[in-house]
Amino acid sequence: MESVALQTGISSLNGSISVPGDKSISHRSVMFGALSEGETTISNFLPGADCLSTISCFKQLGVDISQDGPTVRISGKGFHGLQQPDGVLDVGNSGTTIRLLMGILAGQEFEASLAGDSSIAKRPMTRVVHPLREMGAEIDGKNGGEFTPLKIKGGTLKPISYELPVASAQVKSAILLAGLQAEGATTIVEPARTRDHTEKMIESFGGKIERQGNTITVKGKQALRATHINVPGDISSAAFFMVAAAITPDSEVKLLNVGLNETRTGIIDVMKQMGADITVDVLTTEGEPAGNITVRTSKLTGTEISGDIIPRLIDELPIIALLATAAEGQTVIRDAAELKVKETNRIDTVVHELTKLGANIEGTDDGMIITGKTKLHGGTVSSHGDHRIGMMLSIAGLVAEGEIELENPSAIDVSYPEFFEHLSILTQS
Ligand code: SPQ
Repeated sequence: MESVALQTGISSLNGSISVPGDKSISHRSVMFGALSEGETTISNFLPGADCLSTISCFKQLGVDISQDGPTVRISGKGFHGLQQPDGVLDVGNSGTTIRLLMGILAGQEFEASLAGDSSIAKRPMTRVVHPLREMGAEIDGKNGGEFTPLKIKGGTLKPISYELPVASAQVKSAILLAGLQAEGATTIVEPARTRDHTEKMIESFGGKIERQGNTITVKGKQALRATHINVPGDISSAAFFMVAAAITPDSEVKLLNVGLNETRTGIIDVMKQMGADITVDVLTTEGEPAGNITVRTSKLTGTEISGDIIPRLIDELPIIALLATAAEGQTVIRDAAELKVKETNRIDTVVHELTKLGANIEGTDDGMIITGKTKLHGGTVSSHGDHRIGMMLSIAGLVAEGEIELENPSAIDVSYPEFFEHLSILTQS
C-alpha cells in the first residue's frame, strides 16, 4: 500500500498561506450555476477530487462546464435543461455530491443511477430518500434505498413540511433543491442550526428564502439568474494549520481569506475556550464572510464540546481531538454520533490511530474523551481512506517524537490537494 514518511518533531511553524476554496461552497456553486439561466463564473473553486466529481456528474447531465484549476465557467441550463445521463453518475467519495444531486434529480422527468466508492456505499441515504419520496420522487437502491447504488426517477413534486431527524446540511439542502422545483412552499425545521451555504447561494442566484429561528421556507418555481461566485478559503482546511500552530513550539501561522460563516466557526470558539492565542481579522461580511486567522503557540486546557455547537464544527472534531491531546486535563466531546457516518466512522478511526501514537483517548457512543497532556510517539498510522483523518495524523506528526509512516495519504486529495506543499512552506519558513 502507498505510504509516506511524515515530518516529525518540528521545532516551529511559521508563515502565511491561503488555504484552498471552501468545499461545501464549491459544490453548491457548480450545482446552482448549472440550474440557473446564463453563464456563471466561479473563482477560487476547490479543485479537489470531491468537487471534481460534482463537475463530472453535471457534465454527464449535459451541462457545459470548463474548469481550469480554481476558475470555472458554467453555461446554466435552468431547472428544465438537464439531460438524462448515459451511464451511472459517479460521485466518488463525496457525500455532498450524492445527497444534493438527489434533491435536484427528484424534480427531473428522467431516470438516473448514482453510485460512488466503497466509503459512499456504507453511508446512510435513507435520510434523503424518505423526504424526497414524500415529495413524489421514485427512489430505489440497495436495502430498499438505504445504500448506494441508487436509482431515482423524478417528476412533479409536491412541497412538504419536514422536521429533520438529524442536524444535517446535506439533507436540508437536498430538500431545498427539490423544494425549488415543487409547486408551493416547502418548510424545513432543523434540530440545530447547520451550515447555511445553500440558503446563501439561493440568494446569490437571485432567489428568495426565509428563515425564522430554525425554520426555513422556500417557494418553488423560482427562476435563478447566473452570477459570479468568489469562494472563500475553507475553514475546515484551515483548521489543520490552526491546530498545528497552537500545539507546535515557537509558532505563528496566518491563514488568509478564510470563510467565517458563523455556521462553520465552532472551531474558533472551541480553540478560544481552550485558551488558544488566536486573532481573527474580518475582511468582508457581505454574502459569505471571510477574514484572516492568526494562531500562535498556546497553553491549552481541556473543555467540554456538546449541543448546538456540534454541527458548527462536526468536520473539525478529528483535529480537535488531536488539539485535546496537547491540553491539560480532560476534553469531553458529546452529541456527535454523526461522526460515525462520515467518510469513515470518525470516532473509531480517530481513537484507533491516535492511540497508536500514545494518546490517552477513549471513544463513547456519541463522542470521545481525551485526557492530556500527552507526548506523542512514532508508529505506522493510516488515513483509512478518509482525508480528514490523513491530515489530522500529518499534523500529529509535527509534535511526535520518532518516525511516523502514514498509509494511504492520497485520500487527502479529496479536499486539500496542496496540503503537503503548504505544510512544507510552514515548516521551512
Ligand atoms: O461531502 P462529505 O463526504 O459528506 O464531506 C464531509 C467532510 O468531512 O468533508 C463529511 F464527511 O463534510 C460534510 C459535512 O459533514 C459536508 C456538508 C455539506 O457540504 O453540506 C455537510 C456536513 O454533512 P452533514 O451530513 O452533516 O450534512
